[in-house]
Amino acid sequence: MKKTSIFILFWISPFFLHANDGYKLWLQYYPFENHAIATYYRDYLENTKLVGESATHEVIRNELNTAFKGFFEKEPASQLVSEGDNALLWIGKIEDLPKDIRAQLGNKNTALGEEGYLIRYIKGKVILSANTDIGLLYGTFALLKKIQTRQKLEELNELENPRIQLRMLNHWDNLNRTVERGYAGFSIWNWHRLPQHIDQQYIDYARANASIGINGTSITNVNANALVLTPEYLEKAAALADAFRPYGIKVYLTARFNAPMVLDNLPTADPLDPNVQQWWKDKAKEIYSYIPDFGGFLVKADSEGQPGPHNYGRTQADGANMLAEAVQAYGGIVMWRAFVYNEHTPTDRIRQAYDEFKPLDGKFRDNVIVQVKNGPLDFQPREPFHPLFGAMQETPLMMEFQVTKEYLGQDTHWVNLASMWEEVLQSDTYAKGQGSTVSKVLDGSLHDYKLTGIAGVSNIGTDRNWTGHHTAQADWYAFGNLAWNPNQNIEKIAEYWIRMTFSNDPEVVQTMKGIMLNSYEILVDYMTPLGLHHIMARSHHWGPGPWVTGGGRDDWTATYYHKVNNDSIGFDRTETGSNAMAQYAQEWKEVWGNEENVPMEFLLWFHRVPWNKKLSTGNNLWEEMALRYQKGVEGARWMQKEWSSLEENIDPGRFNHIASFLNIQVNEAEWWRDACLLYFGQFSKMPLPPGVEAPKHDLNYYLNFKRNFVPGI
Ligand code: GCW
Repeated sequence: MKKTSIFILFWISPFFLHANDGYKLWLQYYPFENHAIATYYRDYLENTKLVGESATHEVIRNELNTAFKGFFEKEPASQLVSEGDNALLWIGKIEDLPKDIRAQLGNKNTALGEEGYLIRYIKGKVILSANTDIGLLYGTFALLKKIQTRQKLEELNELENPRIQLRMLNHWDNLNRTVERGYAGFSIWNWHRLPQHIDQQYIDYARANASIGINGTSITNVNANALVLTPEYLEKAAALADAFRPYGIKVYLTARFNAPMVLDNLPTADPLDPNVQQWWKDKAKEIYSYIPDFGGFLVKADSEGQPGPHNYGRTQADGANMLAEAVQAYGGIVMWRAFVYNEHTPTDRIRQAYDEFKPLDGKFRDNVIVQVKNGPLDFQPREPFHPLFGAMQETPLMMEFQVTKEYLGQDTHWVNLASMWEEVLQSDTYAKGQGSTVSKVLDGSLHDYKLTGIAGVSNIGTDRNWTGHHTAQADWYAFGNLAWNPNQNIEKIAEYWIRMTFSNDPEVVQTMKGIMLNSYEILVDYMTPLGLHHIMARSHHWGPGPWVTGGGRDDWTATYYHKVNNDSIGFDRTETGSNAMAQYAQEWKEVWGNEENVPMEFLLWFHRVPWNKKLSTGNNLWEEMALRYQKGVEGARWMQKEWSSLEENIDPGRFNHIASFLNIQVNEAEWWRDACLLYFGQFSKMPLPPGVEAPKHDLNYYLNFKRNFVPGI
């Protein structure tokens, strides 16, 4: 068979352009675009030998069948498993492979870890192997991805291990099926029908997650309801755990810190009280009787009204360690969130987590990992990396990214979150000199952490396409990829996602990739340019609200953060201000500390700057701000135009859906620009510079613009 030329054949066949509702995510397995390519892969897929038996093998077999049906639009013969030993594709654990096949792998498998896999092309055969069933499943998805993205099998020679142990989704799903900060419908967990009914969506959820290496899911909101720890719900959670197990996904639960009081009327939840400690030990025992491989607890304590150790004058370590002790005997862990802050603490909100946790470094039990948001505030469109990442050498830290777009326009804006995540992951903490990137903190290589992890707050709901915006599937996909290896190239990730989800058509790939890679800067420009932050509307955080002030909590207003007046705008976080900057390495103080050379994207994050200050661009601050808002709007229009050029190349269902959301995005980009410039313009008192369009309405219109029942609260 001639194996190279077929890949350069011109794209000819738009036969995949039938209705597509997006449910299949990146596991579309749509038909090959021409006969030659189909034949090339069919040789392997029809001559596959899957060696061994287990529940996970069953999953692998099903996935191969599903893929086959999609690729070739027909049922595979004999379940894809070649009878003879002349198979071209071998899939089996190292220990299960026949001797001669194993021998061909030589000693090239020594670096293979627990969850890793290898795929090699050796003398006309493809051999996919691993040490564990789950490794095999990951390898199967990797191989299918190669086929979906039309890679040549002759070139296969890869050994992959995940760089991070815990690769988690965090669902902020409530037991009543609303989803906090969820914009894609209701929770996919249908508690009422569980445990009897295992919906196909749970299985497809597990498949999708396994395909990107996710191995844990915390299924309930961190603003936790203690009820989930009762038998009524444990039985249901156990049913989900059973469904996910063959896919290598463990279930975790959120623990409400005062559960002993809520559920069993204990007089206290003090972590140093022996009765409280015993309560949690008994609870752990009970949970493990339902879910033998229960992953452990995720905890939000002492934050935004959640109970915690502070209520008893105890530290975060006291709280975490008590829970950790309860699950330790069973191999469980505790993910303790660092998102701890308080409106009564007088210091700058963004300083508080560091101030609280840094002194506790080294004081946590071995099975605790502290979960830190990417930035010190709260999932803003752009924040510098969280200073704790440079500060905890003795305590494992894991990352919490927000895959759902709470502060990023919610589900109707197309923004490639991987761009933001890469910026954070590749930031240098300088904790151990140059090159001490956040990604090295997370993968444990910098401080030799024994536990490593990364979590993404899920954007999944009951919407048919899972994520509301079709393109938000890319964020889920990219999150899994970066969790597996935080140094992965995000351009490649985007490209693979496009190819698997939409098409291998070069025009589609190029155009969509272009939109995706530019989308983040565009969004930052029309929402929060120059380091502005927390200027969204109150509570639901949808749309602009730079005027938000007063109310119960100052640290939930916009004015707390931008402090605008007629003279200046911005938050001074240098020595002359809150000195939050002191929480970073000296190298950063030099970059960020000086108003003259701070990168423009963090100007107002760290500095208070007069409106008429001349910037390096030649514009004064007001002009620069206005021009950036305008640029953001133009960027959104550009995205819209680029997308419209693909009308012929994308199935109408998804094309129109995305086009319609892009209309919303453009309108909302204009809304952001107009509202923010009208509001801030009252203080700068300068006219809009040339090139910035006049606002559509007056400020009053925007101040009074209200919408009821915005989702996600
Ligand atoms: O971003 C804020 C959200 C809250 C969320 C909180 C947190 C789950 O507005 O809805 O609560 O962060 O991360 O705990």
